[in-house]
Amino acid sequence: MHRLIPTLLVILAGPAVRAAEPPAPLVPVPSPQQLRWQRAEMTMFLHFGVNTFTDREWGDGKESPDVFHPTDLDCRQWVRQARATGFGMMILTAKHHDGFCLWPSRFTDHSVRSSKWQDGQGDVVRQFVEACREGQMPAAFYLSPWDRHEPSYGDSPRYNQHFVNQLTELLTTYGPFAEVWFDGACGEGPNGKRQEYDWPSYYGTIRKLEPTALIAICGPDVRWVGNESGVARSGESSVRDAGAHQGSDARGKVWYPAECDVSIRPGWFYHASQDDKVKSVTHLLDIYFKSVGRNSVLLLNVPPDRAGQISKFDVQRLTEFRAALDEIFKTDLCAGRPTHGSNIRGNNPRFAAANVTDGNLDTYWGTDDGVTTGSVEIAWEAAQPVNVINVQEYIPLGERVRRYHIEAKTAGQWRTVAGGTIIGHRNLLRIPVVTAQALRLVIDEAAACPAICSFGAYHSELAAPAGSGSLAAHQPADASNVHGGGTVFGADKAVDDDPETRWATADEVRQCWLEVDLRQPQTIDRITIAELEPRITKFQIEYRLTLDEAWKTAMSGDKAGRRFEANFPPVQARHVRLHILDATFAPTIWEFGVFGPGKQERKP
Ligand SMILES: [Ca+2]
Ligand SMILES: [Ca+2]
Repeated sequence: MHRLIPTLLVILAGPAVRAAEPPAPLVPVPSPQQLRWQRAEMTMFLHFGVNTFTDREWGDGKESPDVFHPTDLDCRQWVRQARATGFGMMILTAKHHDGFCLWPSRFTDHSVRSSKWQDGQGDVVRQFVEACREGQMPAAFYLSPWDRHEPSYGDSPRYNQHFVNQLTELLTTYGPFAEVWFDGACGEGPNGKRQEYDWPSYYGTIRKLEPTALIAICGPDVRWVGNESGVARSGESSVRDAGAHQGSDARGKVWYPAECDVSIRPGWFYHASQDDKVKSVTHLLDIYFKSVGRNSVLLLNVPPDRAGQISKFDVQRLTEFRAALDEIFKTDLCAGRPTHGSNIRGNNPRFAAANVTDGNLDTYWGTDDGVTTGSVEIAWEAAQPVNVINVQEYIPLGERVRRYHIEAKTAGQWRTVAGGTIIGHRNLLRIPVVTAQALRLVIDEAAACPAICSFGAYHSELAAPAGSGSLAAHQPADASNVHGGGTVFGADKAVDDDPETRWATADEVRQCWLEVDLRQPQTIDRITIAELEPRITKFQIEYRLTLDEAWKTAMSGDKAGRRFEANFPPVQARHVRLHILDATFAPTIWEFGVFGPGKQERKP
């Protein structure tokens, strides 16, 4: 071995070879298991337990174990559905807040063992992990720290030991597990005291017994996105300040990616009364674009029914959801097309622009150290309709890009069609259909030389968001003032049909206007305004047909507020202006909608 060292030194010291080295990682970076989890993109959640049979969402811990009686439990059916839909992991609620254990725990009599179901011989966790193993599906469990049945709950040291016992039992009897999911709910125990959870001992138990298992939500490896609608923020980042769950000795920034949990039904547990309330494909696609498409993992809950199977209603919806995703992502228009990068790291083919179109997440286009702006371009012989853009960073080297935009070349002219801030594992951008001769990903700002592993484009009518039906949606907009002068709070954010982006003005502004070009004369008779908070105290809706015409007033109003809607006599307009004449503070608006007769606002 010693003899190799001088040779290696010579190779590493050569300048040509040095330039071909991969960029240094920008810490923090994901662990191998965080990377696997992120790339799997979708996890299935299965809420199953006594609540399934009592028709409740939260049990009180007083349920008789006999109420748990699935008539035809089939965990293989769960795994088949998960695989067919494209989920990369499954999480079962081994114990919910009611304390009933789906495995015959030695540490309580409140479990399947005390149930008449299968004469006390049943074991849902066993069947679940065996079905997962058979289907090559990573298995995970949810174990509720809050336990409304366990008498020691609230007696903190005793219950913590009980909880560690149960964790140990699950991990050693049924492992391997890919993840443990902790809910932070915490109620009073029978002694009237609130239990103090000993998180470090829970984490220590998992790290010792299953070192590669992720610890999610109330845990150091995966972060709750902050809502239960399955929606991340635009520019969601996996890099966070170290928090309570990383432990007291963790310093600075940590890799702590977001997970978006949502149920396919209104409730987390199965209720027959919700069979007709399974989320629509349109809604599921919207969730997909706002979770997976915003650098997060989608955790979709699909609760088994009283038979112990995923109901036919949910099966049908999952099948339709998969078919829609397959249709949208059937053809990557960029795949294998000629590419051009503004800079190639060390001029080495290993970092070539072609790496963004090779369908391999482990190859990337990279630039020289210190080159933190640049672009990669893809061209077609014949113009292509595009309405979905896919951009992915090579996250083993960290989140590097801070701001980017997408340009499309139409009729020989480049124009910006989309943009964002953090990319991370994946950004999916839905845009109005553009027929492009070429597309360009422009990195405007990066914390270190960028490493982009994928840049793709798709076209499918199914990708079009349900939208509000506003005639102003996605049309060119302009404003008299924009907060910070940048793109984050631009005028377009008030007409992008995205209720989570807003146009904002500088703090001192009280009078301003927002103008939108409907692109053709339209009959309009209704507007909607959604303010961040009520600030507008006087405004006018103005319109005109051509740019050289004077503005006419369609209606005047005083207060607008968070959800304002007003009708006025129909007028013909191409340009529509929300003219704010006074406000209590700088106006900022989520959405400004313009509608014509018969165009009803639709809720997705
Ligand atoms: Ca690649
Ligand atoms: Ca918006």
